Amino acid sequence: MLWDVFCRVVDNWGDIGVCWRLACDLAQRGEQVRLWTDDASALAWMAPDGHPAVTVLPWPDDGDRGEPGAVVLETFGCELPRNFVAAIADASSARDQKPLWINLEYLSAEPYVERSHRLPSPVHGGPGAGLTRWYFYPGFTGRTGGLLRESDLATRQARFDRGAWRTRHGIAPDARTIALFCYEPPALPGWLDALAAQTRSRLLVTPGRAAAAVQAWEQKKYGENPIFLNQVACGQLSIQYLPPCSQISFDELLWASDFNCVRGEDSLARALWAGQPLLWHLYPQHDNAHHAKLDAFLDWLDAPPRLRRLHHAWNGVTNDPIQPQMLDAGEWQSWRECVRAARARLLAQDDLVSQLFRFVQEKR
Ligand code: TRH
Repeated sequence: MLWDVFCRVVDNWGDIGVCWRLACDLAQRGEQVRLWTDDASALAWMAPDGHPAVTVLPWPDDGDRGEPGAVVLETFGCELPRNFVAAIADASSARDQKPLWINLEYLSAEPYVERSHRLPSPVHGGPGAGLTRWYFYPGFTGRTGGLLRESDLATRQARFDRGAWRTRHGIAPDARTIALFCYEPPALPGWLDALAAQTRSRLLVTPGRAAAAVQAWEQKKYGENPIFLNQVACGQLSIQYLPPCSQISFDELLWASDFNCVRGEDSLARALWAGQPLLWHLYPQHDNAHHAKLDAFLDWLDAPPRLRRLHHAWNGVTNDPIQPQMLDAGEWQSWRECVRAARARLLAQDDLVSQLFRFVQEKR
């Protein structure tokens, strides 16, 4: 089948990141995909090799009508171009099998997700009047659309040579390694202070906002004009700034690290698959809607009390200081067990693309 995936990049990398993974997952299962986006720039490093069955196209112009594929995926409420909606309406009356119009929503563990997943949303106005759009919600339970999990993920992960990766990155096999991908977590300076004071660790900092936040801390702590080398030693902490890498390499970073700080949507799912202790920074919302979203996730994760407290401080829900035990190896072990138990629950459920296939089959 031909799938049209529409993606508007609002902010950061998650919009295009999720859409690219989804497109590749569909393509790997034999589908043809057109990925329409208003900003494909991040794909240059996220997916430098592309995929032969995925065509990346610019957001259609107003005059562009096109011929819709069998399934049209509008992601994160990005609002399809009017003319494309008109083309769906035309194709719906002309073809035996109408194009299926699905709105793929944001990931959350909140209860509304199970209630809203697979609901129809009749279109009342505009060129699509009379059509039906279907809500499809990713999620963490069997009554949601699940998470993206490519069919070859487990094999890739099993084949991954952690030791060789660490050697390539100049990291001793037994060094405690932390991957940092975040925005500007309120508790970051306190957490870095604690790491610098207490435990020998290697911090692998992803580019962009995470790197800027760590550099701001360094500047404050170690002087106004520090020279930022690729690797900096701050007390017990050695900091390594990473260049942007492909999604495939990003997965490997999470597999190689002992602790994963992640953010947004896609990297959270990948950290769950990595099965290491994780710390999630949610995309901050003005009305603090992310607080309820965080608690719903922590409930689903069955997070131990101290991991919960760390998440609350990391996301600015509380002003609690970082406790030494939050960096303790024994504590991390219990957090690892918690994440692995959650991963096992997820593995017992169908992945998002398998569920999409079933949904499409059912509705067509
Ligand atoms: O970039 P994000 O913060 O995106 C967020 C979320 O999608 C959120 O839901 C949305 O509301 C907000 O943007 C506007 O985090 P996320 O979702 O983890 O996406 C990051 C992507 O970038 C992910 O696919 C991994 C990829 N990545 C790489 O491939 N290489 C890299 O070097 C890095 C740092 C990231």
